[in-house]
Amino acid sequence: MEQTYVMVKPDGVQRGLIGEIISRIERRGLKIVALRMNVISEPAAKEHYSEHAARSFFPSLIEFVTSGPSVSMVVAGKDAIKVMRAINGATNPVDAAPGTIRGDFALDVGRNVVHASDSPEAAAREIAIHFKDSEIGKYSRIDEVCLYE
Ligand code: D4T
Repeated sequence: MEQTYVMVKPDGVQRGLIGEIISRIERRGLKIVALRMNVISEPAAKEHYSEHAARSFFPSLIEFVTSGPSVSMVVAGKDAIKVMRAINGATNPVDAAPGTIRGDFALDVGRNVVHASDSPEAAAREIAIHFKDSEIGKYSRIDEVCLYE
């Protein structure tokens, strides 16, 4: 089972989309193994988005992502990284397909509602930024016998 880091960004929280997003994750069959709402600290935000440190949008990205509460999750399942990226849709919501979270709820790349790790390396790095090992639950979903061959 692969794990990925998922965030409902401050715009998603303020727009009342937490339940909608969690519902899409759960109904797909993915398993939420850690979950927290908090205001991400500036150091954690800068570490999370360190690959973008030199980009012009970095200051506004950090200001936005620390501007209010967000919901952080560790999501597990078969090919969870690829499946979560598909559920979220293209980074720029203008390019996101209808049926994806961004394709259904967003218009602007700087207000794209959700985040999910884009590789196994990013997932491991991001999970370690936002969660301790002891905060990640271990359980089986009762429907895993039906979800998986
Ligand atoms: P996140 O990381 O939020 O899931 O987005 P992606 O993984 O899909 O996309 P990304 O790393 O390229 O961008 C990180 C973050 O920066 C914002 N952003 C991005 C922005 O405000 N302006 C821009 O021009 C770009 C490219 C949106 C997502």
